[in-house]
Amino acid sequence: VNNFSIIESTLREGEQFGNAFFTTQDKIRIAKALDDFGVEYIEITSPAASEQSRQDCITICNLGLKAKILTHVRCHMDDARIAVETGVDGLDVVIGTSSYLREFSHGKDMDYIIKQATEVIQFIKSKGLEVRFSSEDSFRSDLVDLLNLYKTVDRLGVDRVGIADTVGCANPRQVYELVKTLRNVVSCDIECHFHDDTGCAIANAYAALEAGATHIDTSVLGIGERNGITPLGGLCARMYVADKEYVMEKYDLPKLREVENLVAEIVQIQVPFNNYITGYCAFTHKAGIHAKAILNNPSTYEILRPDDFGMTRYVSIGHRLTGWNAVKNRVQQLDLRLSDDEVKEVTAQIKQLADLKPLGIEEVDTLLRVFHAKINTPLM
Ligand code: HCA
Ligand code: CU
Repeated sequence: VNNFSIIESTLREGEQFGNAFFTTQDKIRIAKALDDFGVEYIEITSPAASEQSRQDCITICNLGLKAKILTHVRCHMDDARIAVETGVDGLDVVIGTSSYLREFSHGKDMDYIIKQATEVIQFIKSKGLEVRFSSEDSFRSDLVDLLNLYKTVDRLGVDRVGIADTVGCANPRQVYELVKTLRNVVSCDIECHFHDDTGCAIANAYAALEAGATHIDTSVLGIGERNGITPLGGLCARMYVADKEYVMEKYDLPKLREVENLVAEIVQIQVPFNNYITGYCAFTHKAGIHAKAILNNPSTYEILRPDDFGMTRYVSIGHRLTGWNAVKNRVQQLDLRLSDDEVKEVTAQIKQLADLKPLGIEEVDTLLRVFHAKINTPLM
């Protein structure tokens, strides 16, 4: 799995997040931050959504970013006509194919969908733009219908077909099987989009790539409709473990935290405590056994190297699970001189106090200094 591109959809799917309201300035800042980070594509809201959306789309296209700019439109000539005039590099076209959406949303049958898709795709291609065709709610669509549709649009020369788990119902094995099947049916690239309703969005993205998908949709912190989609940071963590060099070369990983803080501030949320890579305890080690090993060799309990993401490791020692090796490390950092037996003694004191309540690092440091001073004061 060492050849994939990110289609970053914070400015499209992310705008569908409950809390999101992006001003033009917000969109510019987010687009630039994503471009600095190094995503290959930035997907933005359809210019058909509103007049401001249309103007913002043009503004972002004019920023001269390295990333390709895509907009996301319904499979409809009215939308496509507006979109091709904005200066985007390509269009992500989508239509609902599941029986649910066909019946309760747009009410169209498969023949109609194919006819419509053909017209829209040919139109976009005639403008020399990149085109992706995707079926909303792919996992609840009829497989034969779906494959027929993809085969047709592949023949029409789309750059990519897309699979979307719109409702977040898919699991990694289903994803692997569907993408594998699709891989044998089309010759174009395959993009995948996963909602996270059941916590599978990153795993599904990974399974898709293993099965031959080439493009994954993400958003910063996963924001999107309902509880969102595959998060940019989480996907980077997963792919870093799969192929570190490739991921580090493509993306400026230490910029991740900046992008996340920016988006969190704009949509007024906190970065979750357990967030991939940047969560406040993502590199905190606590139990004595972990702390000892990590101080000897960080790889023992760290699959992600904090330095590679501009993060720092923290070994927590002010609690009842602490061990003397970790305390010894802190003693050395503070440049205090204690024998191992003395460190063991002061560790026992820390544990005793911490049985009542955890100590902050300042409290631990004071305790160590006082202990050290006492030992080094000659008796009268
Ligand atoms: C939505 C559309 C979409 C589109 C995904 C795609 C989805 O329901 O808002 O273009 O591949 O989840 O189906 O985000
Ligand atoms: Cu979506």
